[in-house]
Amino acid sequence: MTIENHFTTKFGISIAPKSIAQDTVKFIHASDIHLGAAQYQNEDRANDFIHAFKEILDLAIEEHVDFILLGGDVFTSLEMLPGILTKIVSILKDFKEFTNNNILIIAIEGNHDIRKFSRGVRFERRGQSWLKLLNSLGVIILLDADLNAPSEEIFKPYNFKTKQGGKIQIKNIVVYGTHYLGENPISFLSKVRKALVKNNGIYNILLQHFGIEGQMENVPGVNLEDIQPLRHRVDYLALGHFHKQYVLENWIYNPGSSEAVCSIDNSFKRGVFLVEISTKCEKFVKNIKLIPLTNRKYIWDTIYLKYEIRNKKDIETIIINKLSSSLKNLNTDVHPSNHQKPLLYLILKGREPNKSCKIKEKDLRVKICNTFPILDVKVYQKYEKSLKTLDNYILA
Ligand SMILES: [Mn+2]
Repeated sequence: MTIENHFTTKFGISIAPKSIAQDTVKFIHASDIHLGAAQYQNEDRANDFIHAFKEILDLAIEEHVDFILLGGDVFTSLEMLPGILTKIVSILKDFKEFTNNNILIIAIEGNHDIRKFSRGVRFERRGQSWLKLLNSLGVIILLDADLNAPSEEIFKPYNFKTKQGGKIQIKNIVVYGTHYLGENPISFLSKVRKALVKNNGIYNILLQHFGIEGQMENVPGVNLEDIQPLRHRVDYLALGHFHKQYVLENWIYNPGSSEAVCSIDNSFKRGVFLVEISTKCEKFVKNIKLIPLTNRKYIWDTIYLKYEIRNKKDIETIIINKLSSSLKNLNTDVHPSNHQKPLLYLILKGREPNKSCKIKEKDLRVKICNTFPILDVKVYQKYEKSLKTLDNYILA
């Protein structure tokens, strides 16, 4: 039995044509794909992240790009179910074969790529990641620098035999990249800056996994002033880390996460950048399109519990009844793999139910999923714990 190549099935040709434009370079900048997210709870939801990745690869073929940049957090953790990894490797092999290896996928490690999903044990960095495996299989280019080396040896050209290196040239573009440099990367970045070479006629991209302070509320980041020295040697700073999209000063780009990794991601502008760099009169002209990706549909619903419920059955009945009216228009005929089948984010507010009938989110989830045509539900219990009734005040 032969398994069809995903891309041949989709595009119906045996090998994608190569980009022939000489004075133009086209690439996709994506980040924070978080492959492997949701894999333990819901297989269809886990597939959403793989689907977003496939969509990026499809776009690369449709747009005849020269390469794809992945700004870290390609995987969500080091823990990976074999089935998920098998799918990812198979897609990447299909892509390499279909594009005749003409569209390189260039990645760096983000904090999640080197993070073990926390189970109370702090995982020491031992230099392991799934990206290293994909790099050794020859299906991606993993860039990393040796920051302890003298300046001129920090970024070695990527060697396809040893599969190591910190920079790679494609046409007149040089991409430099390092692994995640931690929460305070400034001292490392000054080493990085000294090691970057600015040559005439060469467009420099630096691939990094950090956020810029102020772009996300209450999330620490690097001060914009502190990275200004990089600007003299970097034409395009390709970032990942923050799941919210932003563009700063016409040289700093962060595309945001490909799928919503947590519910708040849904409120951010996100997607990928499709970038074209052309040379006109010895100057670089940059053209950037923001491309949103197809994400899973989602619904927010809030249920307000007016009084303290003392009977477990009552809670379930109230929740199911309320949802019956708000979800009544949902199509019952949608397959779970279809993105139109929504995720439900349910907030419970008001009076906290009595201790004797505490809501078990697992049980409630099963009940709701069995009753309504949704893919999954996440319950948030946000009660007004110290809410006092008028009676409390009078008695006090
Ligand atoms: Mn991330």
